[in-house]
Amino acid sequence: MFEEEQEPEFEIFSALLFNSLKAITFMFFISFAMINKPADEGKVDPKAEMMITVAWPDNNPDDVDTYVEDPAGNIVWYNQREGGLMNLERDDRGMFKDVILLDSKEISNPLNQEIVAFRGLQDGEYVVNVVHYIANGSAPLPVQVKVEKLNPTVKIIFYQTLELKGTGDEQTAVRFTLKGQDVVNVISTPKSLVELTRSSIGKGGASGPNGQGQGGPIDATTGQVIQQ
Ligand SMILES: [Ca+2]
Ligand SMILES: [Ca+2]
Repeated sequence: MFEEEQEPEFEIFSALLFNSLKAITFMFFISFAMINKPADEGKVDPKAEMMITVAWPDNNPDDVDTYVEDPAGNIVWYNQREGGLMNLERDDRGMFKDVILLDSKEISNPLNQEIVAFRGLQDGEYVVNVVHYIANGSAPLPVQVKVEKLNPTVKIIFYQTLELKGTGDEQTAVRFTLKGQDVVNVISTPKSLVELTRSSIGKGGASGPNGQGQGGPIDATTGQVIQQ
């Protein structure tokens, strides 16, 4: 009799427990799938020492480019993604080719972000520039620039939002000097990196006489220079 009274309660409890477990397992798999789905083409070295992240608003069709110069004079940019110990993870071109595969269907990826990772540190000055490669609107574009030193702990060296003012606008976000583990002399005195890289190569294999920014209008859907 005693046992008969206890049993239904126990059953309800175990059913509840079982259902909660099922829900937790389900949520675990869902979150796991969400973490893995938006796979990107680029890879950031897990042993990166430093990371520079340039981001502009989601779904904005503008193409912003990141240029970083190291103390040895190497410059990474969309056409030279590796230089010295630096690596530009990918050239984000606004909405152009920004698709991710979800259940074998292409959906557009709203993210606008470029990352430069350093796999080692070199003493001397680094320069971080952002360039408005294609502007589609007339309003200034807010571009967030973040510089982090990752080891032994994450340290934000620079974090600011700049306003790019139209096609061809190049701005120096930050310049900083590494001295061993120390970061000194964080300034923003302008230095053009675009002119140092000009070798008449445009995007998508197209070449213009004056290179990027002056090579004529670019079709935002194809990324090619429009022939006139
Ligand atoms: Ca870009
Ligand atoms: Ca994008």
